[in-house]
Amino acid sequence: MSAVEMIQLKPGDYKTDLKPVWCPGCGDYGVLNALYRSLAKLQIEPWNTVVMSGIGCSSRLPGYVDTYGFNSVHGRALTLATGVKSARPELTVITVGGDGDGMAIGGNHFIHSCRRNMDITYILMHNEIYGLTKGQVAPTTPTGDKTKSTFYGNPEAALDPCELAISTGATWVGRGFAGDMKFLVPLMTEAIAHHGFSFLNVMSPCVTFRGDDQFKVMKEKLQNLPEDHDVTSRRAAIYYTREEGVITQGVLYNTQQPSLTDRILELRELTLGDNTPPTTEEIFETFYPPF
Ligand SMILES: Cc1ncc(C[n+]2csc(CCOP(=O)(O)OP(=O)(O)O)c2C)c(N)n1
Ligand code: SF4
Ligand SMILES: [Mg+2]
Repeated sequence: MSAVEMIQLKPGDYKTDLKPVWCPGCGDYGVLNALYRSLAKLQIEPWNTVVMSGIGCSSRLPGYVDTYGFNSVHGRALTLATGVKSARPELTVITVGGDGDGMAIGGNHFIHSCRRNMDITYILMHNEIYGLTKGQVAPTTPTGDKTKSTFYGNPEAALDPCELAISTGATWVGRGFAGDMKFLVPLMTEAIAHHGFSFLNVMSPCVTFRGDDQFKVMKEKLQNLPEDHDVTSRRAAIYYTREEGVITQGVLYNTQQPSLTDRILELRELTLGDNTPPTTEEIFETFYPPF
């Protein structure tokens, strides 16, 4: 056994020296703590891991995790994560960020990440608001709610990130709450261990711009999935999205399919193997009308 194999990593080993600058009581502290514990449970090697984000309060998280990391551009975390995973499939790639980052400006990238089933874990910190820019409406803000940019109440319908993930091809989809660590840690651990695109929506209260009662409000809505829920059924999973007055937590959907990473590796084998690639003339001959 090598020295590296003998190290038992503890949650605290994943902490950096940076002190989080989130508001006291922000839900993102819970998400960060759950991540430390999940990484330790899986004994994830920090030197083989990248945590990536876009821009937002929640997107500060990579700075607090002692792995490789990148606090990138608003809405583009998944594009960069896709690039890293394509170039270095052996790395564990975890993407984190806010609901504005992931569902508004980054919504297009989210859909295609789900569709591609890249072997990445995406943890969304869902606070129903743009926190960093001081409380504007997000695509996840409930209809009718007042925000800094919807003074008379939000006139738009909210989207449900889990519904979007399930319907566009993510192979693992779950929902948890930053105020229920006992439930969140095993959920996050399962998401990270999943092979393929796993999407974990964590309800993570913004106590500054959604109200300091948000932990209580969300907790009262919390409900566990029934024990007989069929996680392999897309239809059954969708049933637990877009709920009103309820937040159902648990694994909504879980299926095994080859990831894009597997397919890329297969293609690499083909190009590096004995297969002679077609000549330019042979490719041109397949065009119509012929040159
Ligand atoms: C291209 C671009 N557009 C807009 C912004 C401004 N901006 C920064 S963070 C943010 C939204 C943050 O909300 P969210 O992603 O939900 O994260 P939270 O702060 O709530 O955790 C916006 C609009 C930006 N930085 N870059
Ligand atoms: S503004 Fe909201 S989301 Fe941002 S750190 Fe404060 S409580 Fe958290
Ligand atoms: Mg937000």
